[in-house]
Amino acid sequence: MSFTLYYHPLSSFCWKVLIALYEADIAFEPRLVNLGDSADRAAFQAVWPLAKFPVLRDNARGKTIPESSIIIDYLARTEPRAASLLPGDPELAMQTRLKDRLIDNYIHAPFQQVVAERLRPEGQHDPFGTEQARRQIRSGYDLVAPMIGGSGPWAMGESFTLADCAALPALFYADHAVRLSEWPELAAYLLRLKARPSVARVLAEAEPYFQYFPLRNG
Ligand SMILES: N[C@@H](CCC(=O)N[C@@H](CS)C(=O)NCC(=O)O)C(=O)O
Repeated sequence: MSFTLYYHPLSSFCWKVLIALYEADIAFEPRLVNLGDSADRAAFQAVWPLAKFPVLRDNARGKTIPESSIIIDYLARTEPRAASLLPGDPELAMQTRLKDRLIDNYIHAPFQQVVAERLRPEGQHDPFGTEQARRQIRSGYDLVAPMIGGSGPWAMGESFTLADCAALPALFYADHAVRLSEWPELAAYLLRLKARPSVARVLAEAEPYFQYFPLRNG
């Protein structure tokens, strides 16, 4: 198999890449990493010292590619079936990358802070930092909402791109930290994303692991 994906089915950033792989129908060997197992973590650290997934190994070209956005960028450049994930026009490609960055930095990352707070041990909680993270998510929603749905169903209009791969995990999970109900255009966009076959497949594969999601009950 040409590609190996180091991942976990519950990991939001892995969803970004799984959606891209399923969109383009690219075969890969899924390598589920259990970071709680010291041997598995050490083996993964030998591949990528930060031990953060997703990481894609391109076995044919002997390359190891970390970071979800970079992996999708790489696939769009090297795999013809993934080319549409990043527009060929440089200006549109920049707009796509910008939306990906805004979604990751101002919705997805602060959502991770809210989850991290839930996992902190007694006496180590940070309610102020967590409220700041929730405020950041609201600002992220305000920023991204007007960018969606103007010229088509997806973040860049008619074409499903990197920005949509980023949006699904960010909105799906952040909705558990700050409800999307005040942003109806984002809520409708999330519904469209969930109906996309690549996304539905990712969600179905993650289903058995949802019991381990710390914010599953709000
Ligand atoms: N910027 C990275 C973020 C990756 C990331 O934070 N991955 C999380 C899972 S969603 C992870 O590996 N967490 C394990 C840890 O931090 O120990 C990307 O886009 O791939």
